[in-house]
Formats: sequence, C-alpha cells, structure tokens
Amino acid sequence: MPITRRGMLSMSAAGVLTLAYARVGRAPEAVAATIPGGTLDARSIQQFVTRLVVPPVMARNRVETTAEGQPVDFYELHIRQFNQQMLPAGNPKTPVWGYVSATDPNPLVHTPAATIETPRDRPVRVLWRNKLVDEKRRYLPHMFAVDPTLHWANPEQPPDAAGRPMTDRMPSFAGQRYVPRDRYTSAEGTYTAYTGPVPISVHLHGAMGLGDESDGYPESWVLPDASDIPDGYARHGRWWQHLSAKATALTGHTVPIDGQLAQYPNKNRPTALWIHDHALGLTRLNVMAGYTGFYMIRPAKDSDQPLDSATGRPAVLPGTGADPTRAGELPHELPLAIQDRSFNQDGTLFYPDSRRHFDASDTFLPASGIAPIWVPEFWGNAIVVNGRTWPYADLRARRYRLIALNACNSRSLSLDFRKVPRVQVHLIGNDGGLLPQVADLFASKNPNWGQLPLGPGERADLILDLTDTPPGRYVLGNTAGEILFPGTEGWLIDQQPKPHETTTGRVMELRVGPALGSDPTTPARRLRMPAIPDLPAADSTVRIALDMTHQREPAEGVPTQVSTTYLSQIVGDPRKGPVKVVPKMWSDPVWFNPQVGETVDVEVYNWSVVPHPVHLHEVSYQVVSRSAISYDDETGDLAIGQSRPLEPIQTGRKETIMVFPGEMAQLRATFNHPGQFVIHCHLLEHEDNEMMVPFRVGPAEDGAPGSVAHEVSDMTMMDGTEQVYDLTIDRADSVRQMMNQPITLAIGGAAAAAAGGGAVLARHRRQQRVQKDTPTAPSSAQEGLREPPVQGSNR
Ligand SMILES: [Cu+2]
Repeated sequence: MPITRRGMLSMSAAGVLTLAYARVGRAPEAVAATIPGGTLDARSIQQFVTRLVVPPVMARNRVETTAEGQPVDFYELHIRQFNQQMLPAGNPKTPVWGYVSATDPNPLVHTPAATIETPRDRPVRVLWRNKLVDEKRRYLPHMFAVDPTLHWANPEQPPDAAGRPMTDRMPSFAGQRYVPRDRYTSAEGTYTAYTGPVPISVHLHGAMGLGDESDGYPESWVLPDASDIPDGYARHGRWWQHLSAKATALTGHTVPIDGQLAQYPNKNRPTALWIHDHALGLTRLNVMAGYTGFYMIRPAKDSDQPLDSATGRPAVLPGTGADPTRAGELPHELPLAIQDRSFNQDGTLFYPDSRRHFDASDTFLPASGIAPIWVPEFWGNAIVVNGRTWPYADLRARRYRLIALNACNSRSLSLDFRKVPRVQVHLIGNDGGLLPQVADLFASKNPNWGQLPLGPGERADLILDLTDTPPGRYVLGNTAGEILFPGTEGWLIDQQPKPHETTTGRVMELRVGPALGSDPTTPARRLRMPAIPDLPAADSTVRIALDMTHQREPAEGVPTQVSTTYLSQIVGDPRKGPVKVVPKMWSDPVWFNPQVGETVDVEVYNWSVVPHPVHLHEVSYQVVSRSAISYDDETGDLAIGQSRPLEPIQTGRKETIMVFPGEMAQLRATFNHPGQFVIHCHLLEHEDNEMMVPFRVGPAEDGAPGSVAHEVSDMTMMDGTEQVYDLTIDRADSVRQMMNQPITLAIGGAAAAAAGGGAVLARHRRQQRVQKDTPTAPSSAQEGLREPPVQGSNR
C-alpha cells in the first residue's frame, strides 16, 4: 500500500524532512510515495503494451476567402467529453475532453485531436464550440473541483444594476467558511467548490501575429448552450462580446452563443503549435481534463528549409514528401504530447480536490490567504504520450523526426536517450522554429549528455537517428524530477531531484527493427539551417519579477505555505540604482503597453524558489541574455551578475522559456499587432492564481472592457502611483497587503514540500551560486534574499 502524500504530511516534521531529502534520489520508492495520486497505484500500470497513437490530419470543412482575397481554411471544432482508453486495454476507459470535427462524417474522437496542418502565411479559421453537455443537452459539471476563490471566470456572478457583467473576478467570501462539496449543506455561512457549467476559452499556444479576437483571451470564455444553465448565469466572459464583434468584422461570421471564432494568420516560422485551454482561473483543470492537440505550421518557401551542406540543395527531413511512410509503418515524423497524469481505479483522472493533498493547510480563505482547493503545483505519477500511458513505438533503424511537447501542468521533463545504443540525437528546432545551429545531444561538451531538459509549454524538434542502433527494445527515459532547480552550472540534470525510476522516469519504449531499404533523409550534422534575421535594437525595456507569496498558518508550528504566485512590475533600472517592486495582479489596469511596431526588451527576474516557464502571447522573442541576479528587498538593490550562455534550445526564437531562480532572462520582441494579450507562467497552477497579467499593444480600443479594478472602482491610490484598486475584492486586497510586507517567516521541511519538494536544496544552492557568481551583489545579499536562510534543515 503506497503512502499517500497526505499521509506523509500528517507525520512528524522529521518525517516531512525525510520526504524532502528523499527527493534527491536516495530512495526511489519513497519518492514515488510523495507524488500525489488517485486510487490507482501508478506502479501497477502495465507499461509498453499500447501502440503509440499518431494523430492524423484534421479534415478541414471548406475554403473561404479573407477580406483581402486570400484563401483561408475553415474548421468547426466541438469540445466534447468522451471516454478514451488511456490506460492499457483491460483497464476502465478514462473520461476526457477533446475537440472533434463537426463536419467530418467520420471524425477522430480522441485527445490529442487530429492535427491541423497549414503552410506558413496561409490563414486558418476555426469556429470553436463548447459542447460540454450530455445527450439531453444538460451541462456537464467539471470533472475536477473548481476553486471559487481564485480570480476566475466565475459565471455565477449576475450582472450589476447597470447591466455590467460581474464575471471574471475574485468573489468575496467574507464571513464564510470553506466546506468540501460532500459536506456542504447550506450557503448560509459556508461556501464550497463550483459545480456549474464549464467555461472554456481556446488558445493556440505559440500563434503569432494574430488579433486579440483570435487568441482565446482568458476573459472571453463561453459556456455550453445547455438547456439547464441556472438563471442569472453569465454565458460569456467580460471580453467575449467585444472580441466576438471583432471576429465577426474580420470573418463575416456570426459567432454562436457557445462559440469563439479565431482567424490564425500563421505568421510564425514553421513550427509545432499547441492548442489548449486558457479560461481564467480554470486553465489547469481544463488542460488536465484533456482537450489538446497539435497545430503544424509548415514551410512555404525555400528560405524556410534547411539545406544539405553536402549538396547545397534543400535537405530532406524525415516524414516530408521525399520520405513517404510505407503502409503499416509509423510515420517518420512523430509528434509527442507528453503529459503526467494520475488515475483512479475506475479509470477517471485524479486531480487534487483539496489543498490538503499538497500540504498541511486547513485554514482557508477568508480566514487565511490560502485557497481551499488550488494547489501550487501538480505532478501526476503516470506518463501519458499522445493520450496513452507509456506507449511503445515500432521504429526502424533509420532517422525519425520527434516533435516533443511538454504538455504537463507543472512537470519539467528531461528526455533521456542514453539507453538507446548507438543512437544519435540532434536538436534542430524549438517552439520558435528551426534553430540557427543544430545541437548534438551526445556532443562531449553537452553537460546534459544524451538528455534534453524541456519545461512545460516548450517544444523540441529532434532528429532521432537509429541508423546504427541494433534491433531491440529501448526505453526513452525522463531524468528530471517534478521541477527543475538550478545546479551549480545552470541547467545540470544530474544535480536535480530525480523522478521515480520505474514510473515517471520512463516516457515510452522505442522498439527498433531492421531498416527497410535506404533512408533518403539528410543526416542531422549536414543540416545548414536557414538564417534568422536580427530583431532591431529595443526601443524600451519592461522589467517583470516572478514571485510567490508565502503565508504562515495560524496553527502553531506549521511552516509557511504558498498563498499566491504573481508577476510584479519592477520600476527603475537596476543597472543605475535601487528599484521599486510594485506587485501586480490580474485585476490591475494594463501597465505593460508597447506601441504598435515597438521593440521591447522584457527582462524577467526570478527571485522565487522555483523555475517558471515564461510565455508571451502574440509574439515570438529572441533570448538576448541570461544572467545571475540577487535582490535585496530592503534596499531595492537588484544586482545583475555573471551572464550565462544560452542553452541550445534557447537560441533562435522562443515564446516559452524556463527562467531559473536567481536568474534574469532578457527577451526581445517586436509588437506589431494591436490588441490585448497575456504574459504568464506556464506552470498552469501558477497561471491560474495570478502569475499572469494582460499586456496591450497600442491604445485601448473603443468598447474594450478594460480591467476589473478600473471598471468597478477608481477610489483608491496605493504606493503613490496612479493605480486604482477595487477594495470590494477582499482577497486581492489581503494578498496585496502581504506582498507589501517583507517576508520574514521561517521556512522548514513542509514549506519545501509546499514549494515543490527539493526546495530546501534548491534554495541552499541558489544562495551559494548567487554569492559565487555575483561580484556586484551587495554585501547583504544573503539576508536580502526574499526567503531567509533555511532553518532546521538537515541539508
Ligand atoms: Cu510560475
């Protein structure tokens, strides 16, 4: 009987410290026991018995014409709930959400869905519709517990007297006490999880050059058109009306009540994009429930393609026209959506329905700043690839293109190819398209030899060369623990907490058979990559801090807990003097506001204890630099130390990058398209609890709803700034008060668990490194770090 995380945490403090210690890899079974899960023991799931599913191409409905006379492919896709054999045959099926073609007479009903394919610069229109209803058109409640205390879609809030939508805000729970759903009897004095119809908002992750009407803005969600939507419920987020009107003006289509209409211009360099949900405060749950898929932007011209340096002619990549698939064989290009999931014995997915699954909290909002259901991170204990647990792939001794997507909520991955004999693996692309230079994972200078770290939301385009690999069965492993931490030299996997050896340490099995004839594809070392034009020099700089608010439980002896994760605005130039940090929340008026055509350096500073994958919508960016930092929140001294070389996957263009603790990443982007978009952390739990802010390109548009705070109240000034805040939102206010106080709380073992396990170790290392690497750090750097030195730790 595995010990649950909850069980572990009800043990003594010494037991909890053992847990944090075990995560460094001394006791694999103990590590497995720390991963929260459902009632199905992940170790009992048979591995490598299910064939890898490769999603087919999505059938388009028709071709339309844009206002400019350009052909545009049209799709109508419905988000539905269905059962899928995620676990091996013989186990119960798993209820999941997926999107399904509404016009294909024989559609694929699967998640990941069929893949949308398009050449670069050819636009695509998709009418997305929320069909999360049963056969009688009654709404389906969420399969997971919806925390009502976050700043979230909140369709229960009826419009105010002036008819203004009151959705998309953090409700007040003053005078109420949280009660779990199964014990909830009365709205009198108590509150519980939301169980109404599910809001969704569909985002094409990585799409650039698009209008905000097409981006799946978190506040433009839709409910299903169910027959039993309770009276007074809003059908849409605050922004839906405005953005739908723009979509209608752009496409000529009326947007149905349960729909979002997007027109994707596909301006990207060719790459793999990811369709997933983005509804406010629900993204972690809606992505966990399943609807997901690939969207491939393909080369349209020769300059999009690599050349074969031996011939000077266009290279042949696996799976392209010159390299067709034989009947009965797997395609030579394999997209891999890798996700961690936990299951119950009845086949349902498990996701925590209580903060108690994460740590020892039992005093919740409004009595504390801690949400009752939200957890700061989630790690599943089983690995799912393209909708199947631990599949296998029948391959040949030849070259393949692997397009790996880390589609986990919080889990970092490090793909490990070292168990495949005589394999060669080259990284040729990332989320921003082909790299300027191919990187050999087995180069002797690669500190993560044979491995590829990949943060949530990132993609890796790899050439897997099995030409010399003898026939056999080999495990594609994962060497990253739940979350990555900086080693002494940056991203060193062998210094990280380890995954469980036989569960999360495995991704899939590669079954290699003999070659069938010759391989027409170009060896990766001969690829000469297309040039990437330089971005212009930056016109301005925006500075953002990644941070987490910790709070002490009122109970005696219980250490701090993560209350909120957030992005802050850094005012001032740290190279010239002390800075001021202004905490920002989703409800704040837009403060990141480039002009149309402006090139901006976005400097992202991470002084929290965990790395955050930072994702910018609408643009792809160039990572200009990474540097070690230290921050003293008493003096405001923000020291920028030694710069670090970019990882190969950080070269070229990016739209999601892992920013490590004690590090600043300088991201340069040109903002060419007006509208309102978001920047956020791609740990989905963080994104859902304030680690996301809107940015607007160009001036505010007529009819755009603005921010909640601006709309509701303009009576309060704080910090001497021109900001306005809504004091009726008590939680925002209490979080803000906390953010304005220096954090002086003790951090012990359970806090390490709360911050992601292994945090004790990470914090310790970071302090060492910041000291070592930061010659300009103030002498008080140690005390000035936002978290105090570890107390009572056995490290
Ligand atoms: Cu984060």
